[in-house]
Amino acid sequence: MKKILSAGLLTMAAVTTAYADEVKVKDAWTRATAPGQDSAMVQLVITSKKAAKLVGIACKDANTSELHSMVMEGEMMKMRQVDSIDLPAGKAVDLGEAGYHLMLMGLKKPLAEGKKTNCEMIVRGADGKEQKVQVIAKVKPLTESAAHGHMHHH
Ligand SMILES: [Cu+2]
Repeated sequence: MKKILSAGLLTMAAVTTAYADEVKVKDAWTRATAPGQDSAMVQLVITSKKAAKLVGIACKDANTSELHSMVMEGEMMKMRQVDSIDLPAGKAVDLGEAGYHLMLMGLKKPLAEGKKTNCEMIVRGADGKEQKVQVIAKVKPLTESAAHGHMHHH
């Protein structure tokens, strides 16, 4: 039998030389809107290579888009707008787990299951340079439970 150990090492070398994007977004999603609902929350996981801040959001399907934090006060979920969300270098920030979401308000049209909605985030680096990051959020069924919406008791 031939030994194929060296193949793995070669693959690793190839990956480290390829330069990836500064900011990566994955698992962006929102929930289909109920009749009459004109706002929606988008969740995603964002990773910035260098320390940066998420400072803005604009979504095509909404009149207003904001960065929101979510805090449980007793049984009540309270949301408020925040100016920025910290993105530590190289760390995947799951907005939901970190207690944040993107808020779309004044939806121009209902969000239908199976469709996508596009947003553009503004990420500001420690050097003050801003870059635009595209977000394509999948619209999941209305019945989809929020993966991170549950409160755990520790
Ligand atoms: Cu909100």
